[in-house]
Amino acid sequence: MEKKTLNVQGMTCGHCKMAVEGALKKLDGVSSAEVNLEAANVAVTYDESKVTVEAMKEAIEDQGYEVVL
Ligand SMILES: [Cu+2]
Repeated sequence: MEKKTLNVQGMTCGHCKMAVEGALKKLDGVSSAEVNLEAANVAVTYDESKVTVEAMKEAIEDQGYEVVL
């Protein structure tokens, strides 16, 4: 398992937190996703043989938020 923190712009409330966490957890290989609204990031634990950072970035952007790598 790999851990990574992605910086995400545009998250403002609990709904944003749920949207981003939900989108990430739907991806095969992501075992946990925890948004920190104050820090504007999401900590993800994932299996790097199943899911790429690029796929996670796209899942977040599909929800309308910007990922800053
Ligand atoms: Cu929101």
